[in-house]
Amino acid sequence: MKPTTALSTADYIALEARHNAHNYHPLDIVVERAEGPWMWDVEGRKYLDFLAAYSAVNQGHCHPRIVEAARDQLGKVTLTSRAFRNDQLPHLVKELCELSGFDMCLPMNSGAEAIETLIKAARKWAYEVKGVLNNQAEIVVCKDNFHGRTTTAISMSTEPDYRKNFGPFTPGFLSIPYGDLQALEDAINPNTAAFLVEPIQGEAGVNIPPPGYLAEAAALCKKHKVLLAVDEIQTGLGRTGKLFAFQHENVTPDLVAIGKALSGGILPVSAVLATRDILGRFKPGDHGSTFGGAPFAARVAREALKVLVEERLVEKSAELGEYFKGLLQTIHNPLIHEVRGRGLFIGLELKPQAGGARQYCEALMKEGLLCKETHHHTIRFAPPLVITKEELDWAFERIKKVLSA
Ligand code: IF1
Repeated sequence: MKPTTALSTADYIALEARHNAHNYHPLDIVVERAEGPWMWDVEGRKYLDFLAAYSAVNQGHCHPRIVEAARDQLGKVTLTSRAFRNDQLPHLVKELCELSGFDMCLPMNSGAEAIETLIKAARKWAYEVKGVLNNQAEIVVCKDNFHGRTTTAISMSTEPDYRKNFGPFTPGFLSIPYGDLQALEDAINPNTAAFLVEPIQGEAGVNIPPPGYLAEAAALCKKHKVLLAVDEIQTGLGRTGKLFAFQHENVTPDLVAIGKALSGGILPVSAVLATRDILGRFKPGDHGSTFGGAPFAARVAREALKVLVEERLVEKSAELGEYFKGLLQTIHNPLIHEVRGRGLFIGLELKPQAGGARQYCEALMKEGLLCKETHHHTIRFAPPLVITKEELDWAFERIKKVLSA
């Protein structure tokens, strides 16, 4: 029996409501433990996690190998600051560059920090290599983008809710419609440093661009001496059935931002990957952070990448994603507008007359499935990549029941 002092779900919710800023509207489930794709709440109820912390636990919750690496490093050294060197970062940067094919990386912590770093690297290149006049550098971004919550990241955003009462904004960004190559060519000018784009827009509702979009964009960037920068913080590291989502097309960006699953969900670890003529321009003192490249983060990230490769999670995402998308497409409900996705990054968009996706996420929670709506009408299905076919079948039965009701 639980001790009588155990708090109930309602107790936890009340406690949080009193002392935590209400910057989210979470489902009323209080998680106490998680393992693989499963979560247990404080009442002992079990749920299948179909959000994977927005793709930060592609390797599954508390993956034993990553936890063991973390435990081992905790007994050695966690943080030296970059004023000194450590024995984990050199291995991580080598392994990350070998895996990704990029020359160099710059390790940071949150995804937003990686985006901020990417913006600084692109601007620095524009002034020092392209010859853009000081403080005139521009970066083209896409409408409905999501690149983080910092004031510069929301300066790129077109979502009023993310920007309201947070101005003034960072200048130097132009936004164009996602998927529109003519708009990209029209936006590029002699001051353009880079085009920053998500290969699939996650928060916008798992928006997949027209076939060939990224390759055409890359050609336009090359023609006008503009860097192609890709935000793979959510779509990267196996989520879409490729190591990087940009690999669904024959394109090699100049800069890539990664994060989330880079640590398997143990702690925030992010990085910018780029060619040497971009990241090689950073000189001591140009940029940094207290925890970026720390031995604890580096050790955890090394193991998270090893698990991704050795457990073939990229291939599993591709195979199981196709399988699951096929199942979802057998649900006949006139309220379903479209099922779309790549790998285990799937969005089921409902028609407006369905009244929004939130109510379906709440109904799914009652069936033991945890999903998150995105942009009001789309249910995002993005479980940890360690999920099995049987667990997908289990989930599908419940989704079919809720969406057929
Ligand atoms: C929230 C979703 C939102 C990201 C991409 C950068 C970042 C993210 C493509 C910043 C982070 C998270 C943030 C979290 C909810 C979630 C999210 F898209 F994943 F669903 F918000 F849009 N680029 N996405 O997806 O990385 O600084 O968070 O490590 O802010 O509500 P971060």
